[in-house]
Amino acid sequence: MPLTGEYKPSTSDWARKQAEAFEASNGEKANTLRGVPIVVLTTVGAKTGALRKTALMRVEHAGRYAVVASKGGAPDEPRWAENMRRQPHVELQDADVKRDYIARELSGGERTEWWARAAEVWPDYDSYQLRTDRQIAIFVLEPHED
Ligand code: F42
Repeated sequence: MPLTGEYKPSTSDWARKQAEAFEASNGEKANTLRGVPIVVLTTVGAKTGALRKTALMRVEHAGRYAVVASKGGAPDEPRWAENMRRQPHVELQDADVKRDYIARELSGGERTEWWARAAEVWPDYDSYQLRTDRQIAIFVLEPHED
C-alpha cells in the first residue's frame, strides 16, 4: 500500500529540484548525477510524519536496492536514515516504476557485499567514508508485498 501523508520539500535546493523534476517527468528527466542513474526515495519523517523525498544513487541487484547514507561524507548523517529506522516502510522510484519496500540496515558480511556493489556504481562512496568518522549506514530495500 502506498505511503500517505503531506509532502514536505527538502531544504536542500539542488537535491529537492532533482527529486521533484525526476518525479514530475516519471523518471525521464533529472535521472542522473554526473552520468550515473539516480532513484528517488520517499520516507516518512521521524518527527513530522510528513513524506520526505530524496534523490540517491541507483544501486540495484536482483530486484533489491541499496541506499547509502553518505551525504558526501558529512559528519552528520542524512535525516532520511533515521526516518527509515523509525518507519522502514518506504517507497522508491526507479525510472517510471514506483514500488513499496521495507528497509533494513546492513551489518557484517551483507554490508560488505552491498558496499562493494554501491562503490562499483559510485566510487566516491569510498572517499566519503574516509572523510568522516561515522560508519556510513547502508540499507537494503526489499519489495514489500501487501
Ligand atoms: N545523498 C546520500 O546520502 N547518498 C546518495 O547516494 C546521494 C545521491 C544523490 C544523487 C543526486 C542528488 O541530487 C542528491 C543525492 N544525495 C545523496 C543527496 C540527498 O538527496 C540528500 O540531500 C542528502 O542525503 C541529505 O539528506 P537529508 O535527509 O539530511 O536532507 C536534508 C537536506 C533535508 O531535506 N532535510 C529536511 C529539511 O527540512 O531540510 C528534513 C528532512 C526530514 O526527514 N525531517 C524529519 C521529519 O520528521 O520530517 C525530521 C528529521 C529529524 O530527525 O530532525
